[in-house]
Amino acid sequence: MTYLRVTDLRDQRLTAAQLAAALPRPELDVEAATAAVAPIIRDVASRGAAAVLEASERFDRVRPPHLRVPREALESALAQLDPEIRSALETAIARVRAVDAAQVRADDVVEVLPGGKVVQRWVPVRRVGLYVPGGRAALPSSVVMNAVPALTAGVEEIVLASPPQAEFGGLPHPTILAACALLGITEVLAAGGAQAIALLAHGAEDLGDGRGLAPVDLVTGPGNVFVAAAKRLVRGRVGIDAEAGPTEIAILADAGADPRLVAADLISQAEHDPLAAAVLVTDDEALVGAVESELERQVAAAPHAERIAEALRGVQSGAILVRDLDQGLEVVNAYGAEHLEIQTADAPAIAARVTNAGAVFVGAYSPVSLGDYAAGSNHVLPTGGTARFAGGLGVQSFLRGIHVVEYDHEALAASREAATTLARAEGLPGHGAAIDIRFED
Ligand code: HSO
Ligand code: ZN
Repeated sequence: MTYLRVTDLRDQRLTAAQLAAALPRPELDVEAATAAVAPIIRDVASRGAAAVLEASERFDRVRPPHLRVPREALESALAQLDPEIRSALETAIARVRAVDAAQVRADDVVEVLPGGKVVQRWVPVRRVGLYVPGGRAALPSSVVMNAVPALTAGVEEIVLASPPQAEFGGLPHPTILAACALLGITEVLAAGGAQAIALLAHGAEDLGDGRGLAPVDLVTGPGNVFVAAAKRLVRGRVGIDAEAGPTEIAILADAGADPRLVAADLISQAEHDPLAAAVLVTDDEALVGAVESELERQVAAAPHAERIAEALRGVQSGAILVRDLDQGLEVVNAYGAEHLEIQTADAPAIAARVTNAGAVFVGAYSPVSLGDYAAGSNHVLPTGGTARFAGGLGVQSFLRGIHVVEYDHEALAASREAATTLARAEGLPGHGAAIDIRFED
C-alpha cells in the first residue's frame, strides 16, 4: 500500500485561494476541543490547585506529589543528566542564543521635527509561562526553544509547565527538568494540558505548598489540540504566541533531489504524531515513485513505523505534482508550511522566493531535524498555514514596543494645525481644545 496520495496540479491554473483549498490539511478541530476544555479552565480558575490535581489524575493518570517542582529535584535532574545530552543541550543553547542575540533591538529615537521626538522602547513581558509538552515524547529541546528567546528578551520571571509523568513519580520528565536547571529556570510546574494553561493564566492562591502562584502575562509553547484550545480560551486575559498544531514538513524538490534524503526528512516529522503532515511538492514524476520506494524501505525499519505510516497516509499528507518550480513555489507559498525544505538546483535562489513558511531549510545538508535541535533556528513555528501572517518564536515574541512621545512648546506649535484639523474632521472638538488650550495665555 502506498504512502503518499498524489495530487496532480500540472494542468491546473489555480488562484492562491483555490490552491490552498486543494492542498492537504489536517482535520484539526480546535473549536470542538474548546468545548471540552472550557469546564477545566473554569474549574482551575475557581478552585486552583485542587482542580489541577484532579485533572492530572484524569488525563495524565498520575497525581503529582507537588505541583511546584522542588528545587532539589531540578538540581538532581541536572546532576544525573547524561554528560553527552548535557553537552548537546549546551550546543543547542549556545546556537539559539547566538541567533537570538541578533534579534535584540536597541530603543529607536526618532526626531520627528526639532523638539519633537518619539522613542520606540522595546520592553520585555514581565512574567511568562512556557509550556513544554510531554505526551508522546519528552522534548527537552522545546525547553531551549522557548526559554532562550525569553531570556534574551530580558523576561524577568519565567514559569515552565510540563506534564507530570507516572514513571517519574509524578514529576515532569527528568531531561526536561535538567534543561530547566541548565537554563536557570527555577519555577517549574508539574502540570500539563489545558489545566496547565489555565493555571499559568489564572495563577493559584496556594499551590499546595503554602505558596501562591502569580498569573503570567503571556503563555507560549507548543502542545496538542487541547493545549491549543486552552490557549484560545485564555487569550485576552493573557497573551499567547500561537495555537500550535501538529508538525508539518513540505519539501520542494526537483529531479536532482536524492529520494533517500527526501524520504528520511518526511519521516523525521511524521514520526512526531499520526496527525503530522508530510508533503512533497515536485515537478518530477519519477521522484515521487523513487521517494515512495524509499518510504517503503525506511518506514518498515523505523521504530515508530505505525504512527509514521498513519501520518504519511493521512489526509494531511501527500505528493503534489507541479509543471515546474514556478508553480511549485506558488504551491508552497499557498500552503505556508511550518517547515519547508528546498531540495532543488540553485536552492538558495528558490528559497529566496519563498514568502510563506515558518522556517526554510536550504539544500541537501539543512534537514528540518537539524533545525529541531541544533541549527540555531527556533523550532516553535506557525502551523496550519498561519505562516501567512505569523512567524516563529523569537525575541520579539517576548517584547512589546512602547512609544514614548516627548514634544516641546515649539514642536507642539508646529504640529497644532495638523492635529486640530483632524480633530475637527472627526467631530471631536475636545481633542483639538486640549491642544489649543496650551497656546492660550
Ligand atoms: N519538529 C518539532 C520540534 C521538535 N522536534 C522537538 C523534535 N523535538 C516542531 O517544530
Ligand atoms: Zn521534530
